Amino acid sequence: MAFKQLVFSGVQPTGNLHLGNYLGAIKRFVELQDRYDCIYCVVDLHAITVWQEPTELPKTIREVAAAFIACGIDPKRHIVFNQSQVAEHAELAWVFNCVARLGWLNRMTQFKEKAGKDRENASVGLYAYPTLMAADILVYRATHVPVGEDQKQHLELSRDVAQKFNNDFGDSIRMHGFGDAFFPLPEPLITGEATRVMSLRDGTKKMSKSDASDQSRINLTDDADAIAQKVKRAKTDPEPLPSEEKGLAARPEADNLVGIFAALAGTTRAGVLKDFGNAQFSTFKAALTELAVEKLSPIAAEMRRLQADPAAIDAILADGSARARTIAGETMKAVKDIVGFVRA
Ligand code: AQP
Repeated sequence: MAFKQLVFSGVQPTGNLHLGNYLGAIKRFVELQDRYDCIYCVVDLHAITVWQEPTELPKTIREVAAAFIACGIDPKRHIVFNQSQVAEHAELAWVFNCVARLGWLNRMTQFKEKAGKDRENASVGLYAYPTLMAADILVYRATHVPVGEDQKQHLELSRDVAQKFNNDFGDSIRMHGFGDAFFPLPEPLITGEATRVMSLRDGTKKMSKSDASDQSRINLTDDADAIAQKVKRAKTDPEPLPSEEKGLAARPEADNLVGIFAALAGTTRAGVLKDFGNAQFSTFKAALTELAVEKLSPIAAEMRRLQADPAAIDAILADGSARARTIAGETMKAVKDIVGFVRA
């Protein structure tokens, strides 16, 4: 069956939106708007899989919504909303909890990393995170999901859930007139030069909101001085930059900074090395600072402007939620029929 092409993706409101979230996800969301209908979600149900301070959470939800819009997402042409306003996400996630297998979830590396050694004390939500993510995507029967490299495994699980649902309920799907498959197998869109932006302090570790060191990341709200300082202090090695991409192979910090430059400038690593091959890091870092400030400062300014009017952000989220609910409601009606629930 041919499914209507639709993009879905989400960002967690867990504070400290950073350059990795921007280059790996939000910037790509913006680029896809002209080619697809898009649904972009502030995934607050995911955020509470680890403790969130109730007085801070509304601000962080609005901050992610503001970032979406400040980066260029058009909430009128597309849908921007927060997940907890559309109950169908949680409802479908329960059905998927009964479709997904424990063995699948046990393989998820993000749970292992986030739960760490204190696994027994992790929330059940953190463990079940991937089935909620599958529901987020499939409740809209979305076909394309732009994400950073770190979400690849979760996307594969979403495809497995869709496939198993289609198989397990195949007869019922056909009986209800939905053809051979009710859910599409969503495709990850993981492309570009910055699918995995690394920490500025350690080129082998992902740039992350939850890293204790603020020096490890460039936040979307950092001012020019903070960006300059962080780039200046970013870890490097003693060699000048190579003139060809293969020279970056065993140099994670150099590779990361060149990748960031390429993604910000809209070029490739090879393109950057054409200009900066054999340059010292001091020269390259000065150019990177200038470029990052040029690209990020207008976003930070627009985020501040939008966040000064929380009621306006709430109105955008309410409007997006209403439109999302209409689509999600139709999917849930069909799912209930397919599963065999009695409904009004
Ligand atoms: N370092 C990164 N490089 C490229 N893409 C990244 N993403 C996250 N970090 C990087 C992508 O950003 C989107 C939103 O991520 P998220 O908010 O759902 O949470 P996450 O993947 O768990 O990201 P963080 O920032 O590292 O948060 P914490 O510290 O809480 O784990 C996703 O598409 C993600 O791939």
